[in-house]
Amino acid sequence: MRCIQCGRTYDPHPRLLLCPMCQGLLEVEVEPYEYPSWSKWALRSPGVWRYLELLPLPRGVEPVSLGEGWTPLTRITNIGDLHGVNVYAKNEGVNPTGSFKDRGMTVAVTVAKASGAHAVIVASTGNTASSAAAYAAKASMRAIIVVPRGKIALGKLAQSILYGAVIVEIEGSFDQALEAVLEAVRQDPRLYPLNSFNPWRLEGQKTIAFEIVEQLGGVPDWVVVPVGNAGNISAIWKGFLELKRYGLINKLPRMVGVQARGASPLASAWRRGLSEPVFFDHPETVATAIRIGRPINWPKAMRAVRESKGLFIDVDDDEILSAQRLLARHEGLAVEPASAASLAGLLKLRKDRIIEKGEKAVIVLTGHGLKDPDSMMAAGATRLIARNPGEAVRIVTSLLTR
Ligand code: AN7
Repeated sequence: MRCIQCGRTYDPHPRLLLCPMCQGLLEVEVEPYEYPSWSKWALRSPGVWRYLELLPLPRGVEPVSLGEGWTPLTRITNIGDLHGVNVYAKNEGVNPTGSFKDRGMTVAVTVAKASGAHAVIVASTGNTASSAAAYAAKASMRAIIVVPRGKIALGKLAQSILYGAVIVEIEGSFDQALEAVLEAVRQDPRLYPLNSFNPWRLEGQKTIAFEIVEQLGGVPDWVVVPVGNAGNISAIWKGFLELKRYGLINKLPRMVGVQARGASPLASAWRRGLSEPVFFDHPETVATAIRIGRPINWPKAMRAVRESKGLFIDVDDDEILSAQRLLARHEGLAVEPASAASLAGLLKLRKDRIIEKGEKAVIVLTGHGLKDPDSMMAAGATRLIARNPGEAVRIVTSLLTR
Protein backbone atom coordinates (compact mmCIF):
# COMPACT_ATOMS: atom_id res chain seq x y z
CA MET A 1 0.00 0.00 0.00
CA ARG A 2 1.32 3.43 -0.91
CA CYS A 3 0.38 6.86 0.42
CA ILE A 4 -0.43 9.11 -2.50
CA GLN A 5 0.55 12.15 -0.44
CA CYS A 6 3.92 11.33 1.15
CA GLY A 7 4.83 8.28 -0.93
CA ARG A 8 5.55 6.00 2.04
CA THR A 9 4.80 2.34 1.42
CA TYR A 10 3.35 -0.17 3.85
CA ASP A 11 2.75 -3.89 4.04
CA PRO A 12 -0.92 -4.45 3.28
CA HIS A 13 -3.32 -4.63 6.18
CA PRO A 14 -7.15 -4.62 6.14
CA ARG A 15 -7.15 -1.95 8.84
CA LEU A 16 -4.67 0.32 7.12
CA LEU A 17 -6.99 2.80 5.45
CA LEU A 18 -5.26 6.18 5.75
CA CYS A 19 -1.52 6.88 5.97
CA PRO A 20 -0.48 6.55 9.63
CA MET A 21 2.22 9.19 9.10
CA CYS A 22 0.44 11.95 7.17
CA GLN A 23 -3.25 10.86 7.03
CA GLY A 24 -3.05 10.88 3.22
CA LEU A 25 -5.10 8.53 1.03
CA LEU A 26 -3.61 5.11 0.44
CA GLU A 27 -3.55 3.11 -2.74
CA VAL A 28 -3.41 -0.68 -2.95
CA GLU A 29 -0.90 -2.13 -5.33
CA VAL A 30 -1.68 -5.71 -6.20
CA GLU A 31 1.27 -7.86 -7.20
CA PRO A 32 -0.24 -10.46 -9.52
CA TYR A 33 0.66 -14.00 -8.51
CA GLU A 34 0.33 -14.85 -12.17
CA TYR A 35 0.53 -12.62 -15.22
CA PRO A 36 -2.96 -11.32 -16.13
CA SER A 37 -4.25 -11.96 -19.65
CA TRP A 38 -7.49 -11.43 -21.52
CA SER A 39 -7.59 -15.02 -22.71
CA LYS A 40 -7.27 -16.37 -19.18
CA TRP A 41 -9.97 -14.01 -17.95
CA ALA A 42 -12.30 -14.95 -20.80
CA LEU A 43 -12.35 -18.56 -19.58
CA ARG A 44 -13.78 -17.63 -16.18
CA SER A 45 -17.39 -16.76 -15.45
CA PRO A 46 -17.96 -13.04 -15.89
CA GLY A 47 -18.09 -10.61 -12.97
CA VAL A 48 -15.77 -8.73 -10.67
CA TRP A 49 -13.82 -11.82 -9.54
CA ARG A 50 -12.94 -12.85 -13.08
CA TYR A 51 -10.05 -10.36 -12.80
CA LEU A 52 -8.59 -12.24 -9.85
CA GLU A 53 -4.93 -11.61 -10.67
CA LEU A 54 -5.41 -7.87 -10.17
CA LEU A 55 -7.63 -8.10 -7.07
CA PRO A 56 -6.57 -8.33 -3.43
CA LEU A 57 -7.98 -11.64 -2.26
CA PRO A 58 -6.43 -12.94 0.96
CA ARG A 59 -5.09 -16.47 0.55
CA GLY A 60 -7.60 -19.24 1.20
CA VAL A 61 -10.53 -16.84 1.46
CA GLU A 62 -13.81 -17.25 -0.42
CA PRO A 63 -15.17 -13.90 -1.72
CA VAL A 64 -18.38 -12.51 -0.21
CA SER A 65 -20.23 -12.20 -3.49
CA LEU A 66 -23.75 -11.59 -4.76
CA GLY A 67 -22.87 -11.94 -8.43
CA GLU A 68 -21.80 -8.33 -9.05
CA GLY A 69 -20.33 -6.92 -12.23
CA TRP A 70 -20.52 -7.84 -15.93
CA THR A 71 -23.21 -5.21 -16.40
CA PRO A 72 -24.47 -4.51 -19.93
CA LEU A 73 -22.67 -2.08 -22.21
CA THR A 74 -25.47 -0.77 -24.41
CA ARG A 75 -25.01 1.25 -27.58
CA ILE A 76 -26.89 4.55 -27.51
CA THR A 77 -28.77 4.71 -30.81
CA ASN A 78 -31.65 7.16 -30.54
CA ILE A 79 -30.34 10.37 -28.99
CA GLY A 80 -29.84 12.73 -31.93
CA ASP A 81 -28.10 15.55 -30.09
CA LEU A 82 -24.97 13.44 -29.84
CA HIS A 83 -24.34 14.14 -33.56
CA GLY A 84 -22.16 11.27 -34.63
CA VAL A 85 -20.37 10.40 -31.39
CA ASN A 86 -20.35 6.65 -30.72
CA VAL A 87 -21.75 6.40 -27.24
CA TYR A 88 -22.05 3.32 -25.06
CA ALA A 89 -23.78 3.20 -21.69
CA LYS A 90 -22.33 1.04 -18.93
CA ASN A 91 -25.47 0.12 -17.04
CA GLU A 92 -24.31 -0.31 -13.46
CA GLY A 93 -27.91 -0.20 -12.24
CA VAL A 94 -28.25 -3.93 -12.88
CA ASN A 95 -25.80 -4.85 -10.13
CA PRO A 96 -27.26 -6.87 -7.21
CA THR A 97 -28.29 -3.83 -5.17
CA GLY A 98 -28.75 -1.56 -8.17
CA SER A 99 -25.53 0.45 -8.24
CA PHE A 100 -21.79 0.24 -9.00
CA LYS A 101 -21.08 0.24 -5.26
CA ASP A 102 -21.49 -3.56 -5.24
CA ARG A 103 -18.19 -3.97 -7.10
CA GLY A 104 -16.34 -2.29 -4.28
CA MET A 105 -18.33 -3.92 -1.51
CA THR A 106 -17.64 -7.47 -2.64
CA VAL A 107 -13.92 -6.80 -2.27
CA ALA A 108 -13.98 -4.60 0.85
CA VAL A 109 -16.43 -6.82 2.75
CA THR A 110 -14.36 -9.87 1.82
CA VAL A 111 -11.26 -8.14 3.23
CA ALA A 112 -13.19 -6.95 6.31
CA LYS A 113 -14.59 -10.39 7.06
CA ALA A 114 -11.23 -12.09 6.59
CA SER A 115 -9.77 -9.63 9.09
CA GLY A 116 -12.30 -10.72 11.71
CA ALA A 117 -14.48 -7.59 11.69
CA HIS A 118 -18.03 -8.00 13.06
CA ALA A 119 -19.58 -4.65 12.20
CA VAL A 120 -19.24 -2.36 9.21
CA ILE A 121 -20.15 1.31 9.08
CA VAL A 122 -20.67 3.79 6.24
CA ALA A 123 -21.74 7.35 5.73
CA SER A 124 -23.85 7.49 2.62
CA THR A 125 -26.08 9.40 0.26
CA GLY A 126 -27.89 6.08 -0.09
CA ASN A 127 -26.27 3.65 -2.51
CA THR A 128 -23.21 2.86 -0.43
CA ALA A 129 -25.58 2.20 2.46
CA SER A 130 -27.77 -0.24 0.51
CA SER A 131 -24.78 -2.06 -0.84
CA ALA A 132 -22.95 -2.26 2.50
CA ALA A 133 -26.15 -3.50 4.15
CA ALA A 134 -26.59 -6.30 1.60
CA TYR A 135 -22.98 -7.50 1.64
CA ALA A 136 -22.83 -7.31 5.43
CA ALA A 137 -25.94 -9.49 5.54
CA LYS A 138 -24.30 -12.02 3.23
CA ALA A 139 -21.18 -11.97 5.40
CA SER A 140 -23.18 -12.30 8.64
CA MET A 141 -21.93 -8.95 9.87
CA ARG A 142 -23.81 -6.02 11.35
CA ALA A 143 -24.20 -2.91 9.20
CA ILE A 144 -24.53 0.59 10.56
CA ILE A 145 -25.32 3.35 8.10
CA VAL A 146 -25.21 7.09 8.74
CA VAL A 147 -27.24 9.12 6.27
CA PRO A 148 -28.39 12.72 5.87
CA ARG A 149 -31.95 12.78 7.18
CA GLY A 150 -34.59 13.36 4.49
CA LYS A 151 -31.95 13.55 1.76
CA ILE A 152 -31.62 9.98 0.56
CA ALA A 153 -33.85 8.56 -2.15
CA LEU A 154 -36.73 6.34 -1.07
CA GLY A 155 -35.59 3.15 -2.80
CA LYS A 156 -32.20 3.29 -1.09
CA LEU A 157 -33.71 3.81 2.35
CA ALA A 158 -36.16 0.97 1.72
CA GLN A 159 -33.35 -1.38 0.69
CA SER A 160 -31.30 -0.58 3.78
CA ILE A 161 -34.34 -1.21 5.97
CA LEU A 162 -35.06 -4.56 4.34
CA TYR A 163 -31.43 -5.70 4.52
CA GLY A 164 -31.59 -5.04 8.24
CA ALA A 165 -29.08 -2.24 8.68
CA VAL A 166 -29.11 -0.01 11.73
CA ILE A 167 -29.89 3.43 10.35
CA VAL A 168 -28.60 6.62 11.91
CA GLU A 169 -30.18 9.66 10.32
CA ILE A 170 -28.19 12.81 10.91
CA GLU A 171 -29.56 16.34 10.70
CA GLY A 172 -26.97 17.58 8.26
CA SER A 173 -25.25 16.74 5.00
CA PHE A 174 -23.40 13.69 3.77
CA ASP A 175 -20.13 15.45 4.54
CA GLN A 176 -21.10 15.70 8.20
CA ALA A 177 -22.16 12.06 8.21
CA LEU A 178 -18.73 11.10 6.86
CA GLU A 179 -16.99 13.21 9.51
CA ALA A 180 -19.05 11.42 12.16
CA VAL A 181 -18.07 8.01 10.76
CA LEU A 182 -14.36 8.91 10.70
CA GLU A 183 -14.54 10.02 14.33
CA ALA A 184 -16.59 6.99 15.42
CA VAL A 185 -14.04 4.65 13.86
CA ARG A 186 -11.21 6.47 15.66
CA GLN A 187 -13.05 6.01 18.97
CA ASP A 188 -14.26 2.44 18.45
CA PRO A 189 -11.89 0.37 16.31
CA ARG A 190 -14.39 -2.51 16.28
CA LEU A 191 -16.25 -0.57 13.58
CA TYR A 192 -14.92 -1.29 10.10
CA PRO A 193 -15.52 1.62 7.70
CA LEU A 194 -16.50 0.94 4.09
CA ASN A 195 -16.49 4.45 2.66
CA SER A 196 -14.39 5.03 -0.41
CA PHE A 197 -11.36 6.32 1.48
CA ASN A 198 -11.07 2.59 2.15
CA PRO A 199 -8.71 1.68 -0.71
CA TRP A 200 -9.81 -1.97 -0.77
CA ARG A 201 -13.19 -0.87 -2.04
CA LEU A 202 -11.72 1.01 -4.96
CA GLU A 203 -9.95 -2.18 -6.02
CA GLY A 204 -13.34 -3.68 -6.81
CA GLN A 205 -14.59 -0.59 -8.56
CA LYS A 206 -11.63 -0.49 -10.95
CA THR A 207 -13.14 -3.54 -12.71
CA ILE A 208 -15.49 -1.15 -14.54
CA ALA A 209 -12.46 -0.26 -16.68
CA PHE A 210 -11.63 -3.92 -17.33
CA GLU A 211 -15.18 -4.67 -18.44
CA ILE A 212 -15.43 -1.62 -20.67
CA VAL A 213 -12.36 -2.74 -22.60
CA GLU A 214 -13.48 -6.35 -22.75
CA GLN A 215 -17.02 -5.53 -23.90
CA LEU A 216 -16.02 -2.80 -26.32
CA GLY A 217 -13.09 -4.77 -27.68
CA GLY A 218 -10.87 -1.75 -27.13
CA VAL A 219 -10.34 1.50 -25.28
CA PRO A 220 -12.83 4.35 -25.76
CA ASP A 221 -11.65 7.92 -26.32
CA TRP A 222 -13.67 9.20 -23.37
CA VAL A 223 -15.12 7.80 -20.15
CA VAL A 224 -17.72 10.02 -18.51
CA VAL A 225 -18.50 9.48 -14.82
CA PRO A 226 -20.71 11.29 -12.31
CA VAL A 227 -18.63 12.49 -9.36
CA GLY A 228 -19.65 12.79 -5.72
CA ASN A 229 -17.08 11.63 -3.21
CA ALA A 230 -14.78 11.08 -6.22
CA GLY A 231 -13.88 7.46 -5.52
CA ASN A 232 -15.30 5.89 -8.64
CA ILE A 233 -13.55 8.07 -11.21
CA SER A 234 -10.28 7.44 -9.34
CA ALA A 235 -10.89 3.69 -9.30
CA ILE A 236 -11.78 3.48 -12.99
CA TRP A 237 -8.66 5.42 -13.95
CA LYS A 238 -6.54 3.10 -11.78
CA GLY A 239 -8.07 0.16 -13.68
CA PHE A 240 -7.05 1.60 -17.03
CA LEU A 241 -3.53 2.35 -15.77
CA GLU A 242 -3.12 -1.26 -14.63
CA LEU A 243 -4.28 -2.64 -17.98
CA LYS A 244 -1.68 -0.44 -19.65
CA ARG A 245 1.05 -1.46 -17.21
CA TYR A 246 0.48 -5.14 -17.99
CA GLY A 247 0.36 -4.56 -21.73
CA LEU A 248 -3.33 -5.42 -21.97
CA ILE A 249 -4.17 -2.12 -23.70
CA ASN A 250 -1.97 0.35 -25.52
CA LYS A 251 -3.83 3.62 -25.11
CA LEU A 252 -5.72 5.39 -22.34
CA PRO A 253 -9.08 7.17 -22.36
CA ARG A 254 -9.68 10.74 -21.23
CA MET A 255 -11.66 10.85 -18.00
CA VAL A 256 -14.53 13.30 -17.54
CA GLY A 257 -15.94 13.91 -14.07
CA VAL A 258 -19.45 15.38 -14.06
CA GLN A 259 -20.81 17.14 -10.99
CA ALA A 260 -24.17 18.73 -10.23
CA ARG A 261 -23.87 22.52 -10.30
CA GLY A 262 -25.03 22.92 -6.68
CA ALA A 263 -22.45 20.41 -5.47
CA SER A 264 -19.48 21.01 -7.75
CA PRO A 265 -16.30 21.49 -5.69
CA LEU A 266 -14.12 19.89 -8.36
CA ALA A 267 -15.76 21.35 -11.45
CA SER A 268 -15.63 24.83 -9.89
CA ALA A 269 -11.93 24.43 -9.15
CA TRP A 270 -11.24 23.10 -12.63
CA ARG A 271 -13.02 26.02 -14.30
CA ARG A 272 -10.85 28.45 -12.35
CA GLY A 273 -7.66 26.52 -12.96
CA LEU A 274 -7.21 25.67 -9.27
CA SER A 275 -5.45 22.50 -8.19
CA GLU A 276 -7.55 22.09 -5.04
CA PRO A 277 -11.35 21.86 -4.76
CA VAL A 278 -13.62 24.71 -3.78
CA PHE A 279 -15.55 22.99 -1.01
CA PHE A 280 -19.32 23.53 -0.80
CA ASP A 281 -20.67 23.87 2.74
CA HIS A 282 -24.29 23.58 1.64
CA PRO A 283 -24.39 21.29 -1.40
CA GLU A 284 -27.79 21.08 -3.07
CA THR A 285 -29.03 19.12 -6.08
CA VAL A 286 -31.89 16.91 -7.20
CA ALA A 287 -29.22 14.24 -7.74
CA THR A 288 -29.06 13.35 -4.05
CA ALA A 289 -26.47 10.60 -4.66
CA ILE A 290 -23.87 13.23 -5.52
CA ARG A 291 -25.01 15.93 -3.10
CA ILE A 292 -21.51 16.08 -1.64
CA GLY A 293 -19.55 19.24 -0.86
CA ARG A 294 -16.21 17.88 0.40
CA PRO A 295 -15.19 14.86 -1.70
CA ILE A 296 -12.67 12.89 0.32
CA ASN A 297 -11.01 11.31 -2.72
CA TRP A 298 -10.38 14.62 -4.46
CA PRO A 299 -6.59 14.23 -4.70
CA LYS A 300 -6.96 10.91 -6.53
CA ALA A 301 -9.69 12.28 -8.79
CA MET A 302 -7.73 15.44 -9.66
CA ARG A 303 -4.78 13.26 -10.59
CA ALA A 304 -6.97 10.97 -12.74
CA VAL A 305 -8.45 13.85 -14.68
CA ARG A 306 -5.17 15.70 -15.09
CA GLU A 307 -3.12 12.64 -16.08
CA SER A 308 -5.74 11.48 -18.57
CA LYS A 309 -6.04 14.94 -20.17
CA GLY A 310 -9.71 14.94 -19.26
CA LEU A 311 -11.79 17.50 -17.44
CA PHE A 312 -14.35 18.22 -14.75
CA ILE A 313 -17.60 19.88 -15.74
CA ASP A 314 -20.90 20.59 -14.06
CA VAL A 315 -24.51 20.37 -15.19
CA ASP A 316 -27.61 21.89 -13.62
CA ASP A 317 -30.61 20.02 -12.24
CA ASP A 318 -32.75 20.70 -15.33
CA GLU A 319 -30.07 19.23 -17.58
CA ILE A 320 -29.84 16.20 -15.30
CA LEU A 321 -33.59 15.55 -15.28
CA SER A 322 -33.86 16.08 -19.00
CA ALA A 323 -31.02 13.57 -19.59
CA GLN A 324 -32.78 11.12 -17.27
CA ARG A 325 -35.92 11.31 -19.44
CA LEU A 326 -33.91 11.01 -22.68
CA LEU A 327 -32.27 7.80 -21.47
CA ALA A 328 -35.59 6.33 -20.37
CA ARG A 329 -37.73 7.40 -23.32
CA HIS A 330 -35.28 6.95 -26.19
CA GLU A 331 -33.04 4.17 -24.93
CA GLY A 332 -35.15 2.23 -22.43
CA LEU A 333 -32.64 2.90 -19.67
CA ALA A 334 -34.06 3.91 -16.29
CA VAL A 335 -31.40 5.57 -14.18
CA GLU A 336 -31.39 7.71 -11.10
CA PRO A 337 -30.66 11.45 -11.52
CA ALA A 338 -26.97 11.24 -10.50
CA SER A 339 -26.37 8.70 -13.26
CA ALA A 340 -28.09 10.89 -15.83
CA ALA A 341 -25.46 13.53 -15.07
CA SER A 342 -23.11 11.46 -17.27
CA LEU A 343 -25.30 11.92 -20.32
CA ALA A 344 -25.97 15.57 -19.45
CA GLY A 345 -22.23 16.13 -19.28
CA LEU A 346 -21.60 14.33 -22.55
CA LEU A 347 -24.26 16.39 -24.33
CA LYS A 348 -22.61 19.55 -23.06
CA LEU A 349 -19.16 18.44 -24.23
CA ARG A 350 -20.59 17.56 -27.62
CA LYS A 351 -22.30 20.93 -27.91
CA ASP A 352 -19.04 22.68 -27.01
CA ARG A 353 -17.30 20.50 -29.60
CA ILE A 354 -14.86 19.14 -27.06
CA ILE A 355 -15.87 15.62 -28.07
CA GLU A 356 -15.76 15.20 -31.80
CA LYS A 357 -17.72 13.29 -34.40
CA GLY A 358 -16.56 9.69 -34.75
CA GLU A 359 -15.05 9.50 -31.28
CA LYS A 360 -16.06 6.74 -28.88
CA ALA A 361 -17.40 7.63 -25.45
CA VAL A 362 -18.64 5.49 -22.57
CA ILE A 363 -21.05 7.01 -20.07
CA VAL A 364 -21.17 5.23 -16.74
CA LEU A 365 -24.78 4.96 -15.56
CA THR A 366 -24.06 4.41 -11.90
CA GLY A 367 -27.43 3.63 -10.32
CA HIS A 368 -30.86 2.25 -11.22
CA GLY A 369 -33.91 4.47 -11.69
CA LEU A 370 -35.91 2.50 -9.13
CA LYS A 371 -33.59 3.85 -6.46
CA ASP A 372 -35.37 7.18 -6.68
CA PRO A 373 -39.08 6.63 -7.39
CA ASP A 374 -39.87 10.29 -6.65
CA SER A 375 -37.72 11.40 -9.57
CA MET A 376 -39.40 8.81 -11.81
CA MET A 377 -42.87 9.97 -10.83
CA ALA A 378 -41.89 13.57 -11.53
CA ALA A 379 -41.02 12.69 -15.14
CA GLY A 380 -44.71 13.07 -16.02
CA ALA A 381 -46.81 10.90 -18.31
CA THR A 382 -50.22 10.79 -19.94
CA ARG A 383 -52.43 9.18 -17.31
CA LEU A 384 -56.10 8.67 -18.06
CA ILE A 385 -58.79 7.35 -15.75
CA ALA A 386 -61.47 4.93 -16.95
CA ARG A 387 -64.45 4.34 -14.65
CA ASN A 388 -65.22 0.95 -16.20
CA PRO A 389 -63.83 -1.51 -18.80
CA GLY A 390 -66.03 -0.13 -21.59
CA GLU A 391 -64.67 3.32 -21.07
CA ALA A 392 -61.12 1.93 -21.02
CA VAL A 393 -61.77 0.37 -24.43
CA ARG A 394 -63.10 3.65 -25.85
CA ILE A 395 -60.13 5.55 -24.50
CA VAL A 396 -57.41 3.20 -25.72
CA THR A 397 -58.92 2.74 -29.18
CA SER A 398 -59.12 6.49 -29.66
CA LEU A 399 -55.56 7.17 -28.55
CA LEU A 400 -53.69 6.56 -31.78
CA THR A 401 -56.10 8.59 -33.91
CA ARG A 402 -56.08 11.61 -31.58
C1 AN7 B 1 -25.60 6.67 -8.35
O1 AN7 B 1 -23.77 6.20 -1.74
O2 AN7 B 1 -21.42 8.64 -2.23
O3 AN7 B 1 -17.75 9.88 -6.88
O4 AN7 B 1 -22.76 7.40 -0.25
O5 AN7 B 1 -24.65 6.74 -5.71
O6 AN7 B 1 -17.42 7.53 -6.15
O7 AN7 B 1 -18.75 9.11 -4.76
C2 AN7 B 1 -22.82 7.67 -3.84
C3 AN7 B 1 -22.17 8.09 -4.95
C4 AN7 B 1 -22.42 8.45 -8.61
C5 AN7 B 1 -20.64 9.17 -7.10
N1 AN7 B 1 -23.58 7.88 -8.90
O8 AN7 B 1 -19.60 8.27 -6.92
C6 AN7 B 1 -22.99 7.10 -1.43
C7 AN7 B 1 -22.33 7.87 -2.50
C8 AN7 B 1 -24.32 7.30 -7.96
C9 AN7 B 1 -23.88 7.33 -6.62
C10 AN7 B 1 -21.93 8.51 -7.33
C11 AN7 B 1 -22.68 7.96 -6.30
P1 AN7 B 1 -18.30 8.70 -6.13
